[in-house]
Amino acid sequence: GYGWTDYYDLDETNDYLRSLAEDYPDIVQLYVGGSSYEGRDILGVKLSYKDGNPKIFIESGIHAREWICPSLSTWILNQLLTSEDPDVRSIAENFDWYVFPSVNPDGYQYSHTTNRMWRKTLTPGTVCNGVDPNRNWDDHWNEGGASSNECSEIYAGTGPFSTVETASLAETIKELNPTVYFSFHSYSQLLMVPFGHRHETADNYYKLLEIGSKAAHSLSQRYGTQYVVGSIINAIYEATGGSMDWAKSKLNVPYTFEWELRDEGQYGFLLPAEQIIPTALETFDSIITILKEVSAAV
Ligand code: 0X9
Ligand code: ZN
Repeated sequence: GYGWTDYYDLDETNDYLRSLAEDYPDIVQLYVGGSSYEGRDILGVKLSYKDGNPKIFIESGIHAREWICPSLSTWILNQLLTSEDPDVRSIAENFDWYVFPSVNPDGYQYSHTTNRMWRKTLTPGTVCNGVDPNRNWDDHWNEGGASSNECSEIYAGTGPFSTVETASLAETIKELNPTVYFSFHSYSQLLMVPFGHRHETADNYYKLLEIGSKAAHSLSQRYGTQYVVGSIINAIYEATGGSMDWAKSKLNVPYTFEWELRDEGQYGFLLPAEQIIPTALETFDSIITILKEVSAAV
């Protein structure tokens, strides 16, 4: 069955979500967040213990080859449902969680069957296929750190939301109007806040940095894993048309964080499966810290 000592493909991941909805019918519901070029659902779950909680949206696996992300997302769901730790119980029960382990389902499946290093969607082009789904959102689209060349790994697409994955997922996020937006990527050990655009600064930039620094400190306490905290442009590079920038600038989501998970390049995208659980444990420590801060503020 499904677990966290190995990586699993799209069907196995979605079957795990279905099993949660069956095993916890009062708490977990399947939630279709959008659709893909090849007609797959972007499948996720809503996990909720009571009405009226602030919402957390988890966007994971937008880049196909970043396999640690779907595994982390399902690990988090399992913790929220089974942990008896009071800190975990508190965040599990006082937020509504909308968790989408693999928001680029065609690409993820392709990375399992055909090309382990696939990053983009499978949206057809004339010469090369695939749009970078983290360059296709309607915020400063294709203004830097993105490409108009369809063969590029950072191809922005033919226009904002030109590919159905981002367009449909954005509609879902808009309807939900979350208080917290988390995005999971790998690799580089960074905890980032908006923006990836040169001339923009988040309205609550210093608050986000302060929370992010506390979170990175918590993360480091378990195994000593070091994260750099900063805005996208400062911590990594210029990148426009990204999902978190859209969530912050267009939806005004107050609390927005994006992780570049383990490692620093030793294995890179090919992070060994033995590192799934340690990565998940330390990352969850940072999430708990962020959500304690959010709980105190909202
Ligand atoms: O290039 C990216 O999309 C991200 N790095 S990755 O190696 N995972 O591909 C970082 C992008 C920064 N994030 C946003 N612009 N939202
Ligand atoms: Zn990525």
